[in-house]
Amino acid sequence: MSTHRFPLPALAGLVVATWSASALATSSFPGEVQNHLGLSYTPECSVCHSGGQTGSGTANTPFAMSLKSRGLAPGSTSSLDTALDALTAENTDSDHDGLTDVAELAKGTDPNVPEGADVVGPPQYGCAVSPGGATTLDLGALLGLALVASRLRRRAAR
Ligand SMILES: [Ca+2]
Repeated sequence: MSTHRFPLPALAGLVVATWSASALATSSFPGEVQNHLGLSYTPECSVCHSGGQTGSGTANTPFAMSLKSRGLAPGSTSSLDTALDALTAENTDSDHDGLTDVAELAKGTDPNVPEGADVVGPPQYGCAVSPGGATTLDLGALLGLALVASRLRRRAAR
């Protein structure tokens, strides 16, 4: 019997902790938008994520693209604040309907749709986690853990 160079539980814990920190940071974006802009409600995930998907790589609405082009980075609330400040200063109007993104959010309308729909929705669960369903991040983390366990098992068998 051989010994492990890396204790599996410690390595698995590190992977999960790293993933969880990133997911938690991104799931705080709706609340951060609310706090930073002084909104009376928490915007829906659909303000940034299209197609009902909230996993990695799905933030592709016009408003999200405006934020990204001003430095928004996944998991970074400070980059979100900086990007929101830039949109405010530039009077950005992502859907070109004459009302700025920030004004639309203050009014409770979708900055992605001209004469936008209501963005005051049901209670939020965070944009990285869909209620009752696995996300791309969940599946990626599980696959990563399975690969690490497989390698360690193979190494231990030598
Ligand atoms: Ca607009």
